[in-house]
Order: sequence, then C-alpha cells, then structure tokens
Amino acid sequence: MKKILRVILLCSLFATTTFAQQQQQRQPLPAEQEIPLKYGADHLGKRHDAAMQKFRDNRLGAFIHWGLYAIPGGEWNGKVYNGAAEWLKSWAKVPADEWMKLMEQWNPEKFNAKTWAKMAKKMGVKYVKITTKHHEGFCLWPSKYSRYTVAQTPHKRDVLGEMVKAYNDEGIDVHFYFSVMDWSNPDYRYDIKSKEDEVAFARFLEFTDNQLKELATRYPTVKDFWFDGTWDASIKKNGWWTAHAERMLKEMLPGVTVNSRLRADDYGKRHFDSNGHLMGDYESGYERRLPHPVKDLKVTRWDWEAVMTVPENQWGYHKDWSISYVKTPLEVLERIVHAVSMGGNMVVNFGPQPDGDFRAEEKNLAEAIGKWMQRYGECIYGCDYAGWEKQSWGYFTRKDKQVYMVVFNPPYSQKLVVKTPKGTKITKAELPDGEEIGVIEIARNEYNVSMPRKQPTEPFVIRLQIEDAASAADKYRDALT
Ligand code: H76
Repeated sequence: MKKILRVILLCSLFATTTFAQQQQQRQPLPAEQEIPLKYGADHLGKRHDAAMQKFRDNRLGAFIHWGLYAIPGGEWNGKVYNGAAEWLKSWAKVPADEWMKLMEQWNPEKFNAKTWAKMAKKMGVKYVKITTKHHEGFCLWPSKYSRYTVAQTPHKRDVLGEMVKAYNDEGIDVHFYFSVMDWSNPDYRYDIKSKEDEVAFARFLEFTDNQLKELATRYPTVKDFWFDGTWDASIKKNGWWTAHAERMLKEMLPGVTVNSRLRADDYGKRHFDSNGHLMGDYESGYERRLPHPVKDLKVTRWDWEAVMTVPENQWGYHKDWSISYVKTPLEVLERIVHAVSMGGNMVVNFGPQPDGDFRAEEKNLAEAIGKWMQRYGECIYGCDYAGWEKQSWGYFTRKDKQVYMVVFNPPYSQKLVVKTPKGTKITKAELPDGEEIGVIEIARNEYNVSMPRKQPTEPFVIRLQIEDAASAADKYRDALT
C-alpha cells in the first residue's frame, strides 16, 4: 500500500514538473490551465499591424467563384442538380478525367479583367477573394505542378494574373481562395488509414506547398489566403502542416493574413485551438450565416469575416436561380451593415458565367450596392462595433468620435431611440450631406433622434458626433423605489 502511494506521489510530482516546464515554452501564459501546444494559435488576440488594420478597414469584399463548374452550370447529362453548382462533379459522381474534359470548353471570350475590376470598384468593394483552385482541382493560373490549369485550355490565358493586375490597378486588394482538398489529385486522402495513405498524403502536402509557394511568388501583391476544404480527418491528423503553411506564407509575404479555417492544432481541433485561442488571423466560420446581433457579441473579441451567397447556396455559376430564394439587394445590404456593426467583414459572392460575363442579377446587385455605398459608405469603411445597445430600427457602427445610425426599420413615432453608454454624450446629429437632424436628450443616456425632414425611401444613415464625457456633471437622479 505504502509503495503504491509512493508511486502515485512520484508520478504526480513528475507530471507537475513536466507540465510546468512545458508551459514555460509558451509566452505569454494567458491561463494557468492551458495545455502545451506546438501547433496552436501563433499569436493571441487581435493583430494590430498595418496589414491587419487594412484588412479590417476594408470591411466590404466580393468573392469570385470561377472554375470549370461554370460550364455545366449545375446540369450534367440533362439532369439539373439543385445542390451548389461548384460541387456538381460530386453530385453527379463524375470521375476526375471525365470532368477535366471540360477544360476543352474553357474559352471565356467575354472575359475582361479590367471590366471586372471596374464593376468591383463601382460596387464599392475594397477587396476581392478569388478561387485560385476550387475542390475540382482546376487552376486559374498556369501552375507547373498540375496538368489541370488554364494554360492547357483553348483560352490559355493566366486569368488569375490578369485579375490580380486589374483589381490592384483599381486600388482593390486581392485575396486568394485555395481549396486544400483536391478531387483531381490521386494522392489526396480523406483519412489516413494505412502506410500507403500516409506516403501518398505526404506527397500531396508537398504538392500543396509547391502550389502555395508558386502563388505567393507569382503574385506577391496578394494580401490574404482563405483556405477551404480543410475539414477532412487527413488534415486534422496533420495539424502540424496547417501551422507550417501559415508560417511559410507569412515568411514569404510579410503582413499576409490567413483564415482560421486552414488550421488544426496538435489534437485536430479546428479554428480555435485546444486552449480556446483563435488560430490564423480571423474567424472564417461565418458562411451563409451571421452572428446573432445581440446574443453573439463575443465575436467582437476577435476579427472575423462572413462570406455570403446571393441565392441560398450557390457559389459557382448555376444556370437556374429559380431553384432557391435569391436575396434582394436590400437584404444583401442589411447583412453588410449587420456584419460591420458586429465588428466583422462581409464578402458578397459572384459566380461568373462560362463566357466571362456576369449574369444580369449580379450586375444589378453590384450596381445597387455601389449606389448606396457611394452615398453612405462612411458607415462601413474603417468602422467597427460601437458597443451601444441594439435598437430595433437598425444598427450602429463607429469610427473614432462618430457613431453611425443605420436605419432599416423607421418607426411610426418618427423618433429613433438611442441609448448611449454611461458618460457618453451626443453633441450633434446630421445626415451624411451635413443636414442637421434634431436630437433631444429625454433621460439619462437616452435620446430621441428625429427622422430626416424628407421621408427616406431607402435605408439611411445618421451620423452622431459624440463625446466620451466621463467628467461631465450628471444632472439626473435615480428614482427612489
Ligand atoms: C462546402 C463548401 C465550399 N465553401 C464555400 C466558400 C464554397 O466554396 C463551397 O463550395
């Protein structure tokens, strides 16, 4: 019995020492209970360098999903599949070699990167995320590591390179979408169950490294890598590789940002490591959904970016949009504002046609958003979560001493209730063009802001000038109850 006790004591002593020693390797230590990780978060909390600040200030982006899947547009052998068009190869169970025959039809004659860039500029997006390679494996750049690239098509052109140049010329940042999962590479594995799997997958990761290095070298102005197709067991079992890929890109391209979706830690935990720290630079789990405007405010603790489709779930071009609900420009706009009001970015997706043009609905959408941004964009760019109590008429965003009210639901009372945090005063309310708006203080930290004289016909913005007057005298007395 004594002996057993001694063994237990020794064991626990030994365990404590090792744990403490291992903990020392990680600085700073945010919590005592943390477990040591080799492949956890590579920094704690938000990044505050200039590149990250730019990522954040941009706030509004566009997604471009373009690949071979645009050619069939959701239809295979006469059957229309309602699932996401870029997954058609999987829905219709098309073998890779047959799918890749679509390359013979890749000839987007109307493609003009400058026109695309002008459209994005007019829409008011500050960055564009481009699918360099989606799950199908077709590369929009002439990769020397694959047979399946734009260079091996009748069109031949490096459409990715043309896009990077055209967007950059318009002052628009370019982000790269990259799918790790690759349906065209025989070395890809969904799981690692044998020595053979291990060897093949090691080759696959080397191929992936090569493609990433190639992208970073050929297009060094890229500002961000947004990884997708990283959810399989094979990748979760190789968390080290995700940490390595993040570091590799950051060494090659100082300031580059990487999404959380790339990452898995030592234990295969994804997005947030086993100690609860966000991996990568921003959370990318908000896909086709947004945080709850009141309940989910924890998201303001880290950077995040939401990505959104216009139909319910179509990213690549699908020829029939009548199969699901399609958001109106106003609905898209509300999601953009909503995201910024919670300290996030919003990316609106476009699925260009196989001929290189955009469908009419997408052109209209870009134009409508652009028109609004032209007028009211100051409540979006460079803005953040305001920290003010949510009101039913809409959303708050904030930039320095300006708090923006973005009104989507004007009340019949014609009075917009605003409650300010303790010690904060509103000194002025005005429309973006400078027209003054009535504002009366009705109680402690509570105001009525008037509607504009001319009844608005679209969501509108009131700019509040504020003072964080912590020292101001408080003339109100609490009621005795
Ligand atoms: C599932 C999945 C993928 N992730 C979205 C961003 C689309 O690319 C979709 O195909």
